[in-house]
Amino acid sequence: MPLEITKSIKKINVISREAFEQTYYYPQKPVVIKGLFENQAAGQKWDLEYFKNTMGDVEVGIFDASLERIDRSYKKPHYTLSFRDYLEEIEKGPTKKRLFLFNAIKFNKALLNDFEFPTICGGFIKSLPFMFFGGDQSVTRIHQDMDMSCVFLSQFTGKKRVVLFDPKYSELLYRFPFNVHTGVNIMDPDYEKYPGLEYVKGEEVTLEYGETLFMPSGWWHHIEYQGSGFSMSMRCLSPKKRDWIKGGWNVAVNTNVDEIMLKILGDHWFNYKTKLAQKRATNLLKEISTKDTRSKKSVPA
Ligand SMILES: O=C(O)CCC(=O)C(=O)O
Repeated sequence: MPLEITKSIKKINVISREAFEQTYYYPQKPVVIKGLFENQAAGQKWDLEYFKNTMGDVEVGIFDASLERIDRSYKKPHYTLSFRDYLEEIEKGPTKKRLFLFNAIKFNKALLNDFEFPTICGGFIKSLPFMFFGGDQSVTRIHQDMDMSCVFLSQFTGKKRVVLFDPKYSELLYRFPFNVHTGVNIMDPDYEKYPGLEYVKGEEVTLEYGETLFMPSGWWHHIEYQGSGFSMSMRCLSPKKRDWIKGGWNVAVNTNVDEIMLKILGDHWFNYKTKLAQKRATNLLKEISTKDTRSKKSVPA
């Protein structure tokens, strides 16, 4: 049985800052905004060919699904290739090789002249526009962003199916402690191992050229590439100060503790985290069944 995933994320045209903030930013509700980039230079000229011609010699770090392990962090790429070789490979057809959190601007400052940060919201962290490239059928496995900022993910070439989950489901998604990942496979959920998944509800949308997905702070995302392509993310601060503290703590403390403990304890650390994630979900499931015997699928907010 697949997870319960609805197609409830709206697609809207650009609206005023006041309307965006009141309807989506402050309530932290995901939405797709059409046309934020189409008329800017980036929307007109950025494509795979453009990057081959302008940045083809840059060495880029590749995340290769065939080498991916759920007990290792996402921070380090598996190997490097020249950007040109990588782009030629993804152009040829399906491949599960991705460029994740690629800071293209570090290598080519002129890219900054091709776009402006959206004005429908404030608090953009202007030093951090990241790019994400992938081959047709690549998958970015479900995770939360550790800095807990809100993300505007704009699609240029190709399409992406994006599935989002409210952070209120983190325990029932079996989030590993000290980390923003989970061992669950949302494409093939194992309800015996992860019974909490029965209570989890996702929302999906397909992101196309010129569309920007607003992902609120802490929302889990799983991404499937439909056609080789790329997008760019721009981040802004969450409206909730507690997310700033959580994000700072994740970046400065949790992720480092996790890496060090994994180095020292190896599998023992991973097994400990897996057990703790199971325990947290089991406790929450008990709480749900005692609190609400009338409506089975209700999760505390
Ligand atoms: O588009 C992707 O492959 C990943 C995007 C992502 O994880 C993010 O914007 O935080």
